Amino acid sequence: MKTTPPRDALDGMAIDFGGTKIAVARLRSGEIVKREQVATQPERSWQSQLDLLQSMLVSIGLEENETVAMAVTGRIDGQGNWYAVNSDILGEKSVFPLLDQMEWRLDRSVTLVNDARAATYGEYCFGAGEGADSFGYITVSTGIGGGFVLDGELPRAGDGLNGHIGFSTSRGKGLRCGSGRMATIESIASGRAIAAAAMRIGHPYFDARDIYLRHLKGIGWASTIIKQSTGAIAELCGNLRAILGLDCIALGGSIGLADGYIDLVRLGLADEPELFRPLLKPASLAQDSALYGALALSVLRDEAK
Ligand code: ADP
Ligand code: BMX
Repeated sequence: MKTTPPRDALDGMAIDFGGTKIAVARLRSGEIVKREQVATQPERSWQSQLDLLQSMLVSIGLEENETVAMAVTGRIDGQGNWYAVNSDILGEKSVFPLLDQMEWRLDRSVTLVNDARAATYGEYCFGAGEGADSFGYITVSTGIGGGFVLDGELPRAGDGLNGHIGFSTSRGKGLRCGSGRMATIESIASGRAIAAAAMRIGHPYFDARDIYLRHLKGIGWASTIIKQSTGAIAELCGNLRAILGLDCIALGGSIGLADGYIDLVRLGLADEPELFRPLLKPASLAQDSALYGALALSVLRDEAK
């Protein structure tokens, strides 16, 4: 996989199905020409989610035989089966043959990939990771996801768990997350964790976005929660540097890209010895990293087939 596809080879439909939002885009010669986004309704069954995806694709003009690539939150095994790692994120908790069902409905072969893995590859090919030797990506969003490219390769493990860095643990005060693991980074730093932390101290009506806005307004309790999140992400960056030797990490997701979040992570990293501080950059494809990455992987045709 050392050669990355040229950006203008990206033609087709890309889907990014996350825990909070679903984006569908049409790309022509490497540029997004149409894009639609809706809020995820996590409680819907997979069949109902697929009805929605199909109607979104049709509404932006899906053509016969057009390439379709889908990035999705959750683990994808080598046969294209979907599993929740954090079983609290979507209502569906059991294994689902997502690739098979997408291909049957759309009557074509489809590329299916974990969302953070797709975003990693998108940033590596066309964004903050262009030209990097050892590059990583972290999304701070509904959950915490990620991936890495080492010496031009996006490594793949048979059961699709690799890159699920949100389920590594932290020295911070974490709880048990929906993966069943204790004190995970996801249980401290993610959007769901930020909202849950606010709820525990008597603010049950806010999502992470509301809490972030309060942090920006200087409200103490909100800043404390946000700093727990940025501290855990800084720790994760140091760990990724130690384990994989990453030189450069891009931060994405709506929380990772929120005003000032990356600066607080950099502040946390300043407490690490210099050797353990990778260069930290915002994801330059912003909300579209996974859309570009999924289509780029479809050009290579080596994902879950
Ligand atoms: P997904 O998880 O579906 O990929 P996002 O990357 O948008 O979606 O992440 C969703 C999380 O980001 C939610 O917890 C939401 O409250 C939070 N969020 C959305 N917009 C902002 C913002 N401007 N600032 C901070 N947090 C945000
Ligand atoms: C969770 C996990 C990952 C995903 C990451 C980011 C599930 C359902 N999801 O760690 O597979 O990559 O969240 O997803 O187990 P997002 O929706 O927050 O972007």
